[in-house]
Amino acid sequence: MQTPTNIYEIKNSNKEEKIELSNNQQETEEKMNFAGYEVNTVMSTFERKLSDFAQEGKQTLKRSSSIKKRDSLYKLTDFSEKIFRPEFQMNEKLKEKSEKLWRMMESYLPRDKQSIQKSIIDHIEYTLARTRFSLDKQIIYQGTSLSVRDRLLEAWNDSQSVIKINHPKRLYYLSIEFLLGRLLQNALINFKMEDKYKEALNELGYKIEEIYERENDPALGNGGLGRLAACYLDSLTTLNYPAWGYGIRYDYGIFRQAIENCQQIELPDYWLTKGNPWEIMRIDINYKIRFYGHCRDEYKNGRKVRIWEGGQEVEAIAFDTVIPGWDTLNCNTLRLWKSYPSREFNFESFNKGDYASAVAEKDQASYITSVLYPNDSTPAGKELRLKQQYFFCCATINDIVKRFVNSNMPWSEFSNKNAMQLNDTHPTIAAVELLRQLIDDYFLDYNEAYEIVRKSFGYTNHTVLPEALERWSVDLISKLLPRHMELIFLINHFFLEEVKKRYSQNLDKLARLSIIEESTPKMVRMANLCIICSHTVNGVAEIHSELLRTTLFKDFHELFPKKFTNVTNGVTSRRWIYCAFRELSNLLTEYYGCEDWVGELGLLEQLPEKLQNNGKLDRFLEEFGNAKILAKKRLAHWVKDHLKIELNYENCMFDVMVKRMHEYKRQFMNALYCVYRYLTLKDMSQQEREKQIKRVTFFGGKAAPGYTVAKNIIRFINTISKVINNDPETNKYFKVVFLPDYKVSLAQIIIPAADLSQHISTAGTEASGTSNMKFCMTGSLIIGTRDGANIEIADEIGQENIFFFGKNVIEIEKIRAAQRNGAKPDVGGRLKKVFDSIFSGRVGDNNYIKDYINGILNGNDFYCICYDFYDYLAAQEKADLIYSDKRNWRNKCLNTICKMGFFSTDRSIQSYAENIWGLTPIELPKPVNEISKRVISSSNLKNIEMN
Ligand code: NBG
Repeated sequence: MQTPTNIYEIKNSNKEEKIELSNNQQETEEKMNFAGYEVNTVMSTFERKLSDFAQEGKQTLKRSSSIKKRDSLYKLTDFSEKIFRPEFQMNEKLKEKSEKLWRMMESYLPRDKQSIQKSIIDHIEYTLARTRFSLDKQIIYQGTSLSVRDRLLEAWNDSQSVIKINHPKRLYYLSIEFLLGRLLQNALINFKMEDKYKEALNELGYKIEEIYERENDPALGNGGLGRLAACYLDSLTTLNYPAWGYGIRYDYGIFRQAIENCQQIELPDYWLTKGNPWEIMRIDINYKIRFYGHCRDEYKNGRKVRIWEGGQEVEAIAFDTVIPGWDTLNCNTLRLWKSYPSREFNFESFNKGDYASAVAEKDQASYITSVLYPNDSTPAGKELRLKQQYFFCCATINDIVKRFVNSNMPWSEFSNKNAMQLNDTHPTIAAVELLRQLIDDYFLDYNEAYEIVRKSFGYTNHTVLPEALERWSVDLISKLLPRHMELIFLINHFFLEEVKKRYSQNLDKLARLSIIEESTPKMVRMANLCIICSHTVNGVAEIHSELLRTTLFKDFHELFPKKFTNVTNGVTSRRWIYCAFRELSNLLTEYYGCEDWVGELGLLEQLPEKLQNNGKLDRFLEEFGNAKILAKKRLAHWVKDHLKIELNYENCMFDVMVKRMHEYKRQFMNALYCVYRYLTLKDMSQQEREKQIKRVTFFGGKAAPGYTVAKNIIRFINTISKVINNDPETNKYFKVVFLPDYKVSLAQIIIPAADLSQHISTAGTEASGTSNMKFCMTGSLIIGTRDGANIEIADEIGQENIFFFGKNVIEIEKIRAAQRNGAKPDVGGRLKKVFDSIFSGRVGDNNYIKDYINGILNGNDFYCICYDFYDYLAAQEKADLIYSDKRNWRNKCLNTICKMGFFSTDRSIQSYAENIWGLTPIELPKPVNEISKRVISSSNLKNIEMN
C-alpha cells in the first residue's frame, strides 16, 4: 500500500478535542465530518514547506495521541489453574498413533509457586547439571530463565500453529542490529508472572532483582536503530501481528567501554561466556551461502538460465529467541543467523596431506558473524561488513521463500503474504537476492520477479548524514557477489530507461538517480537501489521525512511522490516505564485505577485533568517527587559503587545526556556549558553560590573506535570533570560525571533518574532520537533543539513544557553557507572566557582538543556550536529557574508523562501495519480451564472423544 500521510487542517476552533486521524483520506474525512468538524483544507505532507517545521509552535498536524490495544480475548492474570491449550490440526492418523502423547501436552504448564520452584530446580539439576551444594545466583538466573522460557515456548508453538493454519500476511523485519537488552524481567512482566516468580525465588532464598542483575545484556546493536528494532518486536507481538525479526547472531556485541586516563578504551564484549538461556539453536534450519565464484549460462529445457557457482560456501544456522508481548499469549520470533563452515571439505588439500590448511579455510567461515561493527553512522567500508550483510540477507530470503513455497500458493500471492521491512540500507541486498532466487531458482521472468520484489519491500531511512549513506564499489560487489552485480546493472538499466522517458534531456538528474555512481572507482549507491526496489520509503520523524523529500531524496521524490511517507519512531512503555521505573509505574496504576495504560499509553492523556478535578493533584505530585528521588538514589549508588563519586541526590538537579558520541549531537556544546557553569560558580561569593540550583551533569555514550574527534570529546569531558569535581569551593553545587559503558541495562537505571535531559543536536541532523521519548515518559523535561522527534514531542506535551533553543534548519543552512564563504563565528565574551580557560589549562590539560577548537573559531563550526551557545545558555537558565519551583516543575513532568501516548511503539507499529505492510492481527484462541470448552481449530479434532 502506498497511501501518503495526509495532513488535515481543521478549521473549527470551538471544537478542541482530538479525533483519531487515519491515513486513508476518505475515512478520515468521514470521521471528521461525523465529529462535527469542517474539513477545509486537505493538504498532502508533500506540499508542506520545510519552513513549517521551523516555526515554533506551528501545529499543522493534529493527530490522535493514542493507539487502542485491541480487546484481548483473555487476561493473562486469569491464568492460575490448569489451562487447556487450543488444539490444531490433528488428523486421524496422528490420533491413532499418539493420543496419549497428545493428551500429555494438552494444557499449559502451571504457574503456581510450587510448580515454578520445581521447574527452576529441575532445570538446575537436569539441564544444567548442578547440585544443591553448588548453587549461586548465576545458576539460579539460568534455571529461572529456562523455566520462564518453557512457558514462553508452549505459547510460541501455539502461535506458530495458528499462523501456519491461517496463512495471514507476515511481516519480516530485516535489521543488522537488534539491541534487545536483558530478557528475563521483560518476559516475566509481559506474561504477568513477575509476582509469582518473585515469591517463588524469595522462598528459595533469592531476591529477584539480584537475579535480574546476573543476565548479560545482549548488546547486538550500536544505538537508536538497533534499539528501535527491539522495541518494534515488543509492539508487534503486543498487537498480535505475525512477525519475524531477522538479523545476525554476533559472538561479540558492541565493545565494552572503559575509561582510563580520561580516555575511552575498547574491550571485547563476549556476551556468551555464561551461555544464553534464551536462544534455541535450530540445527535443522540451515542454508548454504555462497561468496565469490563466477556465473555462466546453461540451457535447461530449452531455456537459458544463469548459474552462479564456485567460490566459498558457508552455512547459516538459525538461533531463535521467543519474543513475548504485553498481556498476550501470542509470541513472535527473532531469528538470528550464525555462520559455520560448510560441511563440505576441501578434499584436494586434505588428500595432499595438508589437513591444517583445509581446516583453516573452513575456520574463516565462522568469522563472518563474529563481530558487530562498532560504527554508528559511518560505513565500515570493509569487505567483511558486506559479507555480513549478504550472509544474513541470503539466509533470511531462503527462509521466507521456503515458507512460502511450502504453502503451495502461486507466486502472484507472494507480496500479499509477505511484507519485508529494510531497517536502513544494510539489508538492501536482500531485495537483489529475492530477485536472484525468483529468476535463477524458480525461473520467473525479470518483470514478474521485479514486480514481486518491489511490492514486498519497504525501506526505512534513519539518517540524513551524507557520510552514513552506504556505497560499495562495483569491483567489490562484482568480486564477492558476481550474480548480484549483474542483476543490479539490470535493475538500473530498466529503471533508467523509464526515467529517460521523463528526463531525457537532464543528464545530471539521470546521473543522480542512477544506482551506479560514475566515479573512480565506480560505486553502487545502496539507498538508490533500496528506493527503486521498495514500494514505500519512510523517515522516522516528520522533519526527517520532510528533509528526505526535499533534500537527500529530492530527485526520487519528484519521480515517485507517493512512495514517500513518515512513521515517527516510538519506544515501548513496557521496558521504559514499567520495568525501568516501577515506582512511577505503580503510581500511575494507582491513580489511573488499573494497569491498562501499559498496553495503551494514550489512556493517560486525561489523568492530569482528572487529578486536578478530584483534588488529588498535590498528593500525586508529592509522591511523584518521592519516586524520582528513589530513582536518583539508585543512580547515585551505581555511581558510588562504580566510580567512587559521592552525589547529593535529594536536593540537586540530575541533568543527563546519554547517546552515541557524535559531533552532530553536540556533547561538546554541553561540555562547554559545564565549563561555563563552573567558571560562573567560581566567580561567585559563597552566599551567591548558595542561591544556585545544585546540579550534576551526566554524560554517557560510546565513540566509534576510529572516530578521533568523538573520542577527544570523551577525554575532554573526563578531564574537566576531574577539575570540577575536585574543587572544594564549588563541588557542593556542581559535578560532572561520565558514566562508562552506556548500554540498555544501564539506561534503565539512568533515564528514570533524570530531571532534565539534553537532546541538543544541530537542527536537521538527528533523524528522530528515541531516548528523548524515554526521558519524557519517565518524567524528565527536555532541553533541546527543534530537531527530530523533539518537535513532535513538544506538539504533544505543549511548547511550555520543553526548553527549546537554537537555530532552525533554514537558519543553520544559511550559517553554513556563510561559513563556506569565509564567515567566522562571533564568539562573544562568555564563550571566549570558556575557550580561554581551556587554552590556559585552567580546566585540565586539554592540548589535544585545541586544534579542534581553533578550527571552529576559524569558520569550521559545521555543527554551529558557537551560533547556538547563547540561546542554549538562556534555556539552561530558564530550566534552573523553573526547577526552583518544585511544584511547577513536577506538574510539567506529569503533563509530559501523560501526553506521551503518541510515542508508544504501539502507535508506530499500528501505522506501519496499516499504511505500509497491510497486516491484520491474528490472536491465539482463548485458553480455557474446562476441557470441554477448549478451542479446537480443526474440524476432524471434534470427533475425538473427550472426557
Ligand atoms: C538513528 C538516528 C536516530 C534515530 C534512530 C532510530 C542510525 C543510522 N540512525 O535519530 O540517528 O532515532 O536511528 O530511527 O542509527
